[in-house]
Amino acid sequence: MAQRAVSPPLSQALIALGSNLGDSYTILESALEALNQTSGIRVEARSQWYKTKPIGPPQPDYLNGCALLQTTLTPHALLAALFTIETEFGRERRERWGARTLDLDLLLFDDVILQTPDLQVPHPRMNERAFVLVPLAEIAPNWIEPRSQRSILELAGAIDTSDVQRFPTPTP
Ligand code: A4P
Ligand code: MG
Repeated sequence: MAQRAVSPPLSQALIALGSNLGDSYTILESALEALNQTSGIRVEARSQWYKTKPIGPPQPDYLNGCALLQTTLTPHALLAALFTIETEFGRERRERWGARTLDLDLLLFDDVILQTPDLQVPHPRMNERAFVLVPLAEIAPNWIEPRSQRSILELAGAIDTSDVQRFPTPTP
């Protein structure tokens, strides 16, 4: 019988990017390029960058943004790919919620709800965080967050977003 090529299923995932150490703008732009070059991942859309006030211990302001990915990877394989890129950009894990050169979080993966020790999807704190919801609303306003069954636009409308300011693209 003739062999038929079976392609792995395509999923859509949303990720958050953040940085508050080093040249954050260049780090974040390079991280998006590195993601797009990773086998099994394509960057479909990305938000603008936002300057945001830190949540957690005292530390510098962040640059934050979000990206929509198309991927053939499983959620765990995608998380591993995000960790690899974080490490490439010099991320060291020290204190929780502390300053970092690059943080890549998996926010949403299709309509999956996953509770494992090393990976929770949707990201457990995304619904309260303006630094996540403001950029996310730019690229996926109508995506339904599966735990609350509310759209990203609704979730973003329910919180204070005054600590999140558009970051103008630096001119070379
Ligand atoms: N983990 C579980 N689920 C996920 C997921 N969906 N995506 C685990 C990514 N990681 C996930 O993460 C800790 C562990 O979470 C990982 O080992 C992974 O297996 P981490 O990146 O090592 O540490 P973290 O980022 O400091 O912890 P956490 O809990 O992810 O922090 P948050 O809640 O993401 O907060 N303020 C502003 N303005 N902007 C920011 O970007 N970020 C944080 C980090 C705090 N304050 C901030 C910002
Ligand atoms: Mg993280």
